[in-house]
Amino acid sequence: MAVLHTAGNEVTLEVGVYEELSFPEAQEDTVAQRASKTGGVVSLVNITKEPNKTVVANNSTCFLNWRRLGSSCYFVSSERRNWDRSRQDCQERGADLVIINTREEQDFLHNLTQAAWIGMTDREVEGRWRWVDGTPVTTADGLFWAPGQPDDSSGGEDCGDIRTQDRFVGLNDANCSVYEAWICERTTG
Ligand SMILES: [Ca+2]
Ligand SMILES: [Ca+2]
Ligand SMILES: [Ca+2]
Repeated sequence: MAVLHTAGNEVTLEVGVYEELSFPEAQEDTVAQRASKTGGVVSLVNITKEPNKTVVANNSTCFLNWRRLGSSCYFVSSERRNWDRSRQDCQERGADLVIINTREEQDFLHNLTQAAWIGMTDREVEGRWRWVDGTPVTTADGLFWAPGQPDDSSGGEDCGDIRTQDRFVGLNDANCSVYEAWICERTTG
C-alpha cells in the first residue's frame, strides 16, 4: 500500500504494510471528527505503517521531460522562437535560458541539440558577452566558441546560441530575431 501526503511543495510517499489499529479515542470520534484530524481522509485514521519507508519528492527532482546534470534540470524546446520569446518561455517555467558554467555542462548540451538559444547576450555593450545573471562569459571556465565566433555577422548578432553542426561546434552569436529552439535551466536545491 502507498499513501501520498502533500504539504506545501513537498510530496511524501509512504510505502509499507498498513493494518487496523484499535485505539480507544478513535473509536469515540465521529466520522467528521476523524476527517478533521486527518485532513479529510477518513480511511487513513485507523491505520499504522509497518515497516516504515518514506520516499520524498521535493525541489531536487526534475520535472517530467526535463534532463538532469548535477544540480540542474534542462528543458529543450521542440518549438522555435526568437531569443526574447524563448527566454520568456523559460521564465514562465520557473527557469531561465541556460547559463553554461563548465565545460562539462557545455558538452552535455552539445548532446541535446544542434542549435538552440542559451542565456547569453552582448546587447548592452557590443562584444562584452554576459550571461542572463550578469556574470561575464569567459573561456577561462573551459567553454569554447564555434570557429570564428563571435563574429557579430552583418553587424547584428547580439544573442547567444549553442551549435553542433558538422564542424561548427561551440558557442555562437546570432541575430536575436532568428527563430531557434531554446534550452531552459532550472537549478535545484
Ligand atoms: Ca548552468
Ligand atoms: Ca554582438
Ligand atoms: Ca555568429
